[in-house]
Amino acid sequence: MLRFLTAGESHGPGLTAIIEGLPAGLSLTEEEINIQLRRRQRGYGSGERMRIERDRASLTGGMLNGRTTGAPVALQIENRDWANWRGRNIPPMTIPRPGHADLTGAIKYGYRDLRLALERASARETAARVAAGALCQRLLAEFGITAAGYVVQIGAVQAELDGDPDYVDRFTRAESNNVHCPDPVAAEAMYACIREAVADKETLGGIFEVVALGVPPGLGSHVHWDRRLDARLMAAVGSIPAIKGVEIGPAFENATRPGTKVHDEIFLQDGQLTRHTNRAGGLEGGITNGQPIVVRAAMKPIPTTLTPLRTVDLATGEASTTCYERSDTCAVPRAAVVGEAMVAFVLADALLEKLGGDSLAEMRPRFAALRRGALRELEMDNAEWRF
Ligand code: EPS
Repeated sequence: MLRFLTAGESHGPGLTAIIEGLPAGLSLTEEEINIQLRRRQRGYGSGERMRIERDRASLTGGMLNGRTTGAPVALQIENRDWANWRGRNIPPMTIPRPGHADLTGAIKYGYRDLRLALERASARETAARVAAGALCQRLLAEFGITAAGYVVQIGAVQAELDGDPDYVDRFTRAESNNVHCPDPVAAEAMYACIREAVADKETLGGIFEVVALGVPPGLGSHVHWDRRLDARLMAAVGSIPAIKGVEIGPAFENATRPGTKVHDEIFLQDGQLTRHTNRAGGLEGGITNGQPIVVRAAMKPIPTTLTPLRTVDLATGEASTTCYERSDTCAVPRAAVVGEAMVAFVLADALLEKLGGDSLAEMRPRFAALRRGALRELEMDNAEWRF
């Protein structure tokens, strides 16, 4: 229903995103997108590049009078660093960094210089995703749905979070610091850990969580593999550069427990089917169950390290070590904002799939008519049957 494309290189003129399938009638401004771009940029642990960029989106298609028309929405973000690269003689790059797309990109595409891989593999591209995600967030907001993220771990520093979470409070607390961590004590330790990594000429990974609130039950489907919403969320979040693991709810911890200590028991309260726990992370059978959707992602440490790693110079065939120009020390705070965008995209797509409609006006009554897990909506035949 909804799709988006991005184009652009890290040190080229800029990034482009085209989002197709948004309904007509959605109001949005460049400033709403820019707020999200600024949130991404301020992540602590970034390198010198982030001091150069001031990401801002220009809407260049699909909007008239401040509202979507149903046509593809196009937007552009300038790379300010382009001014420093334009017309410059760029030295050859023949020594691949372990963990980066340098070598795999060259093997696949036959590049004769490794920069051709890094230019597009660079996480610079995620600025365009955040802009596209901001449009999806605007659509979700029309239906009272939000997707927000926060960092729960950087290196070995883990946030201590309450068992019974007030997510809105978590989101607010995470916004108050530049590591996007809702636990203020852990946030301080995360700053220290990043500073230590800089001193040690190291890089760091970590874990972030994205939580979607207000999502109605019934999005996604159990009937086919590529309609399962948990699979779609995992693929979308797993597509963010450097993400190597994604789980729904505490999935890996659930795997260590017996079934009776995992599954969220069902209760009836004032005619409404309800749960007291959410270890399923809001999804059962690939379908949303009305609980908060919790997606957790593990990011590997940045592969550009000031401490050299052993590799091979592809020009000479000699054993070599990696070279360093500049890089981030830790991109987990930035990735949490990208995670929000990817989750918002998948949920907006699933919502459109459920509701259909070419305009917001068509979607609204359909949203209001959705089943919400009240017992009276679920009439049972209560009779035997046969295949
Ligand atoms: C990146 C390397 C750094 C990051 C970049 C991702 O850029 P540069 O090579 O210009 O120093 O700053 O991230 C961004 C530019 C961004 O906007 O997030 C990489 O190799 O992935």
